[in-house]
Amino acid sequence: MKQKLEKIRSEALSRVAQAASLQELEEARVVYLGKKGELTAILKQMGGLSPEERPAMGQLANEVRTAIGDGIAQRRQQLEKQELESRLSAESIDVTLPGKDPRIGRLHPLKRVQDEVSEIFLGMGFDVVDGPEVELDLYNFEMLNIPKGHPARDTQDTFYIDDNIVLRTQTSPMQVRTMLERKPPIRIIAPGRCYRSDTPDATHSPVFHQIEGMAIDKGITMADLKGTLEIFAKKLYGPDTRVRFRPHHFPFTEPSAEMDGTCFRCGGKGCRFCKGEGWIEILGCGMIHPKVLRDCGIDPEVYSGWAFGMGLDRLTMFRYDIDDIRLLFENDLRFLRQI
Ligand code: 2NM
Repeated sequence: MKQKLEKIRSEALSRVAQAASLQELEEARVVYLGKKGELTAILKQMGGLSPEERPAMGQLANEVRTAIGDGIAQRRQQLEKQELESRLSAESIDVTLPGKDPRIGRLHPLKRVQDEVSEIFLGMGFDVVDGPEVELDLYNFEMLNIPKGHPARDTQDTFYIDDNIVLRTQTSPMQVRTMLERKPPIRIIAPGRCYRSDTPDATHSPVFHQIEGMAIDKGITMADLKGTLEIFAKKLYGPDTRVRFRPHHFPFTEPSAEMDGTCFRCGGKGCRFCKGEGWIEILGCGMIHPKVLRDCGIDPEVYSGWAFGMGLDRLTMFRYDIDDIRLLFENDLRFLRQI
């Protein structure tokens, strides 16, 4: 038995020393120390020994088990270190390689201009409202003092869903909805997408964008309109911008005007951009027609208000020097990435 134990010890230790991987080492452990292993088999035979032999054999068997266990632990440490080192060298990263540029998105130029305009009005105490692009004819036309038979309602210009429903041709139905829902004082802007049945070319698109706004309270006058819109123009185009108001006509405002700003290219001297005028049209505006106020549940004897409407597409084209409106709607990334 003593010889057997010595043989197991030397065989086990040499096999452990030769184990080339953690898996081989584990296999060796099972063969020698496992429940069905060689050492266990010997220990089971101890019962057959004489009482004089047993202590010495027991001690030897323990020594052998400890020696094999220590050998395995030592070899495991070596193998783990080796495996770590070979993994580290296989997976090493060359930190001097140039990084990969992450492709991050950006806001569409229209959205950026819309946000810029919204911020200016938010700073003056206006709320932003949003609403449906598919609108009642009632809100898009009728309640804005654009009665049946008015040329703007022609099916040539307006997309009709059915007799009573249209794709909104302006965002003013949001003003109507707001007047119906809230009590003055009201200060809102309504940015959003609008539709008109236009044939696309460099300056026309059946889909376009607007920001409209209004302020209603007791004692609101044309002076409030002019002061607010002048401040807006200076914030948008720079502090040296001057504005002028020309008389105009809209069915939903009386009086009505168009506001021009001094050309942001030449400052008013006249250039190719403003066609020698020195002025560029910015928006339409006016005092909300008393009939519109009354139809929307606001007493025109008590309250008055002003409103404006502005195209965002043209403004965006000025801002980024874009010469064809269709570029804003084609979603060609080669174009959009340049902005
Ligand atoms: C414009 C020009 C002038 C306008 C009027 C209203 C309402 F609903 F309050 F009457 N909303 N928007 C308005 C006034 C729009 O667009 C060129």
